[in-house]
Amino acid sequence: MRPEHEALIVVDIQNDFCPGGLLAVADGDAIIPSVNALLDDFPVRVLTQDWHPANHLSFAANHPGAQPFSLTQMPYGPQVLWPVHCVQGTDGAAFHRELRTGPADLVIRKGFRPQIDSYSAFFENDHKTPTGLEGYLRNRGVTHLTLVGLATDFCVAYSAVDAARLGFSVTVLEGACRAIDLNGSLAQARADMRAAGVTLKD
Ligand code: VGL
Ligand code: ZN
Repeated sequence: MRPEHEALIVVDIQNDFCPGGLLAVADGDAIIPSVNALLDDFPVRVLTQDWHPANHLSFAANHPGAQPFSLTQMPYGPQVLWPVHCVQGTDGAAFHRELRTGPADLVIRKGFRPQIDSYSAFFENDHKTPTGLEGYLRNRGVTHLTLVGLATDFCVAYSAVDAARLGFSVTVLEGACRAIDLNGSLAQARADMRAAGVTLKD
């Protein structure tokens, strides 16, 4: 068991990000056995859950004429328009049934405001609106974070960069992550994480 100040953050291991889901990440479910094993090593365990209303503005379907995976401008900056995914209460938004959710101390939901997306577990995509996770971790005396999950180049990377900027010591276990890799997004995300001081490990 790791010391009391270490938390494991398990990002978005939900049906829609796994094979057969609406925004499937290649081999997304392949990480589940390693993540399940890691849950036993950490005294603080947090799961994140992408949790969108059906009218969410990150969905291409809510922008007439727009194609999934195209880019648009939002008041807070550029935004990829995604296929509909992780709609609140649907089976696609549920955690993958093989993920051991029992050991989790906290489930943090994100992306529930219709007008703004939230890749990071710490801030929405305006980089200002907090989710509350920082306060939870600090209250529990956590200083070191290990991140795993889906997708490496979006929710994992955004969470890792924000956490490092907030002053946490951050490691991403890439072997327990899988990427979407849209137009070079994985290479960009790895560079951004390294620049923010995140440690990338296998
Ligand atoms: C994610 C795209 C849209 C993720 C969530 O979990 O990485 N990616 N919503
Ligand atoms: Zn989403």
